[in-house]
Amino acid sequence: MGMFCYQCQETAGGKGCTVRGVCGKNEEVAKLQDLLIYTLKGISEIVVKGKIDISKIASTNYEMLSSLFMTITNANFDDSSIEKQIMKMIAIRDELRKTITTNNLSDAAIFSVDSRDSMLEKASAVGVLSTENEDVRSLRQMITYGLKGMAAYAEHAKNIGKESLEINAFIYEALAATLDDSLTADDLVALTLKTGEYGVKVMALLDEANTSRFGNPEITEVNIGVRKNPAILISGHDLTDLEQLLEQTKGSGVDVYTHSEMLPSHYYPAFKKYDNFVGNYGNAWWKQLTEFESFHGPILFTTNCIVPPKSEEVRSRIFTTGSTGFPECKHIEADKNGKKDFSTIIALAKTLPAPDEIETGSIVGGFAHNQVLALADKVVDAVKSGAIKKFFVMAGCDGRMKSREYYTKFAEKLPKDTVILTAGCAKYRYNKLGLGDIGGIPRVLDAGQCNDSYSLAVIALKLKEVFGLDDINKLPIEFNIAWYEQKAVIVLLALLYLGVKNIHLGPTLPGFLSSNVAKVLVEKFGIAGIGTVDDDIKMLY
Ligand code: SF4
Ligand code: SF3
Repeated sequence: MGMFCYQCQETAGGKGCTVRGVCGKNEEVAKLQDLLIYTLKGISEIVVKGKIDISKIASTNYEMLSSLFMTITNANFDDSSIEKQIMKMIAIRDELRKTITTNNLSDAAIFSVDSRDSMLEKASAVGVLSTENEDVRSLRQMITYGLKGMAAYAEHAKNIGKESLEINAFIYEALAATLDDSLTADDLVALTLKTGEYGVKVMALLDEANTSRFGNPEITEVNIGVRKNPAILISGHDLTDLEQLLEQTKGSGVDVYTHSEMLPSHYYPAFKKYDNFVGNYGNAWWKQLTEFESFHGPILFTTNCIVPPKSEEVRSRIFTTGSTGFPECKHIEADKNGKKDFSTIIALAKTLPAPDEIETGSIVGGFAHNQVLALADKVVDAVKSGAIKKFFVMAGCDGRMKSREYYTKFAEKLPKDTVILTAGCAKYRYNKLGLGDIGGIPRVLDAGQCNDSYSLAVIALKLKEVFGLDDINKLPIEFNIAWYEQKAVIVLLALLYLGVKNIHLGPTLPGFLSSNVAKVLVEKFGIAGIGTVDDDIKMLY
């Protein structure tokens, strides 16, 4: 059997990538990722059935997060690092199995492989399509994808020293449940919602980790032009990697620019003290093929989204760290204290030209919950006076599909008495349009990265309280969300758990939803796709 993957929005034909991923993932990598996930399920079964005290297996808890993270869309294309991780996780699994008494374990907890070929053969039998019932498969995968997003956020929090055993325990519980053939579709729907509940918890944990370490995001103007110094571009979501890079580059004559989802790091007080932290270069992830050419300096990926580079020259400037990887790109490992040595990247930067300027000016962001709540009186007055008629949550991801032009047009055409609340790389579709402000409140309020969608939920809940409403859906807020990868899945499940109804999800509904599961989402939560810009504005405004 060839590969099968339908975890992201760009999946081939909206149904599944079967020959090669639209993302560039080849069959071998896809299969190794399937086997890695299967191994994690086996570990989870051992932990759950063996009632293992997870406070005593800290490194396993962390490796579970890293492994899940490696399989997120556009995070890791490096077959050898995934193979290594499979072997590591199998060794962990076999040690754990020795510590429990039950023998009632499934194949995932006991299988063995001894070569790349045997891994690929095994993977063919345990991938997505190994669950025959379409609805059960759909629910199992939706849960698994939500867990991947959850793991990414939990790993970021852990890198800052915050963890929650409750969240780790849920990941084991839910992964083990995806192996359990006795669970009905209803059981799995309940587990899907519980995944959303833990999605809220993990985003709250990461918010707490980020703000306690780096301060509360504040209104910030971010330069999008360039200076004349050699420079490093940092992409992805991990703020501890950024902190270490800034510490190691300060005073070196090398500038640092953010790319894509790293843009919101400029909003944190802790990073404002670095003189060489210059601005943001470029746009959302999918434009990197051209933008990396003109950047000239080294690029450090801390997380997704990597687009396979087309030229040797660009490839020679790409470095990966954490859960990311790309064949032949240098990977920077952390030492046992989490310290990373970026000196090779800094040395390379010094030999390369400064970036070409591709745009000038600035963009404004920093509207996470603390900052917006500090402006709450102003916002509430604007709503009461009718100056703001509606808020549109347009958080989520960007992607390369042409149909995503919808979001730019939607933002442009929204009436002037509306405010867009955003987070994630979806913002690049409209954050440079100059949509103006309403009495000093910008019409695009950027809370931060995709995980900062949590901030938008906090803001909505606060407004609900201020306006004395009993239901979040009575607020003048509409949700028109763009998704791409699995972090968006956990954000969506979190919103559903919080009771948000009638979310519009686009540019297409997930290929992993079977028609029955899609029906449940429509009937229970009013989830809908998108239509034309004009029709949708008419309907939602
Ligand atoms: Fe296809 Fe998306 Fe899977 Fe890549 S991650 S193989 S594009 S479904
Ligand atoms: Fe973007 Fe990849 Fe999802 Fe974090 S960077 S939102 S797509």
